[in-house]
Amino acid sequence: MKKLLTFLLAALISLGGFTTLASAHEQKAGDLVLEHAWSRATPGGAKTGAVFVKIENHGDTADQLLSASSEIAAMTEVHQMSMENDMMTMKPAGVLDIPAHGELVLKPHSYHVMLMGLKKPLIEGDTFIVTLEFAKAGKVDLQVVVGKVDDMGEEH
Ligand SMILES: [Cu+2]
Repeated sequence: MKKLLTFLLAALISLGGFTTLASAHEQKAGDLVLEHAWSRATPGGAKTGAVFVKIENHGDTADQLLSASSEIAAMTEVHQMSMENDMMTMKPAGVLDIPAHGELVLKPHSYHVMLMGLKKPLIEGDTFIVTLEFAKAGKVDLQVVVGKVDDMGEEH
């Protein structure tokens, strides 16, 4: 029995290691799985950027996205984009719920992490860190991959 347990444990550890290697696209924090954090390259010295990510909650209790921060921009905020009087507007999203066994998706034309006052351009293929703070899972350093200028995320 003890042998079997040891074997299972070893298998689990190696499996976990493999998963991490196979998909740098996926990060875990407590019950949360953060999938494919990405941004777009900033053309011609644009000073703003946006970060998108899918956050899955595999736990039995809800969590909340409280805030975002980064070193790469003067100001980092979680935003909500919406249509108001036929105009695209965006505003601070406030606290966002991630239901138990549910998900919160940050995607173009919807929720996003807004980077304002970028200190350097975002270049395709580069990665940078955005820190997300959750009510339950705490702070998570999200590794963001910079995609193409016109990336809409469909191909991922
Ligand atoms: Cu925004």
